[in-house]
Amino acid sequence: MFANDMISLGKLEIKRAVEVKAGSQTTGWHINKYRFPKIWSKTQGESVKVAVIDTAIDVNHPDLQIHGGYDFVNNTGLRTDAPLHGHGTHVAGIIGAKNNNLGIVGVAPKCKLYSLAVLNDQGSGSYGNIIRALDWCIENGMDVVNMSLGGGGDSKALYEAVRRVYDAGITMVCAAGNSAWERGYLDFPGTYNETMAIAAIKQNMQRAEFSSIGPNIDICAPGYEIVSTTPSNTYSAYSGTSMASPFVAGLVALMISKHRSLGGRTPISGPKDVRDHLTKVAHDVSFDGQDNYTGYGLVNPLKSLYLTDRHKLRLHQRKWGLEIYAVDVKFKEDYFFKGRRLAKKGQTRTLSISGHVLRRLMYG
Ligand SMILES: [Ca+2]
Ligand SMILES: [Ca+2]
Repeated sequence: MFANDMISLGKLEIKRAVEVKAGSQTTGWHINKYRFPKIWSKTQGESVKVAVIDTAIDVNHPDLQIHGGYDFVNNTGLRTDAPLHGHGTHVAGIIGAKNNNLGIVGVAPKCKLYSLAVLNDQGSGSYGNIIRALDWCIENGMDVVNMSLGGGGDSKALYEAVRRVYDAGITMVCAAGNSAWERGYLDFPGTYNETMAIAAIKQNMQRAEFSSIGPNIDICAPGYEIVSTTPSNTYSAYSGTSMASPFVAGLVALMISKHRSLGGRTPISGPKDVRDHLTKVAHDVSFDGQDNYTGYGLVNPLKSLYLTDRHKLRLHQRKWGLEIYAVDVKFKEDYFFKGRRLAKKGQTRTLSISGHVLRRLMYG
């Protein structure tokens, strides 16, 4: 248990150095499990600003591009020397390591990463540092905030800062914590309703044993044996809900990028919509419905990116109590069904789709 105003990193169950092949990029199981190349053909998180509130990121790691930040531990600008603690650098790589011929790749390889150091090289800090970092996120127009950290005590000042960020339309993603059964509640600020709390799963899609249990878990994501960037041009495998949270933060960056590419006309216009969408498309596991182990279920990256431009839809007719919408679809190639060509390349056809299916596409 931490002192009331202290934050710390959840203890990591496994941590080991990993050699990566020179001149080639490897993709971790958390990337291979989902259809990221298909998603990346649509968006790689372009221009979305993601703040990593953590230990300092190694800004000189060749697989990362850091666009700015601040060191709230030493009260200087962006920290530029290699930090002794690898946590923040690892988290940053999971979100947005570059898609190149080097090392590993992040979930949103073209998002803009910002390093907000609130934890020292031993991995501890204060709520005061987090609060200042959260206000920095508002002042500097961040879109997503990742907090793979937490404290055991509630704080009015911390809650008020979280509320300010939420009201500014910024999505906050937090680690649920690695306390397993030790406590019946989650760490702060992950337990607040204004943040998302992410539990960890392993390669077999089962909950990792260390993942904290509590009523405010939203969804679960890969957080076991995740290979990512660590300081001084190294790579390491870490396990923890600290690794599950940045997976979701990267996914949120992809969602926001897609939303913007559709002129801001999809249903996700703020943190509440982002969370509703992610929880609705999650694949329910363990106990029926939302539960204290896995929240609403397994993260579903592909479905999370099914975001439709509302303006391209029009109510076509009502039939047998169903709403039928018309959607104009432009075909990228000839489309055949049972040997018959239904559409030519470049042709626009109007398809009918029921409101039920549409809502599944838009909200899952
Ligand atoms: Ca890379
Ligand atoms: Ca469930």
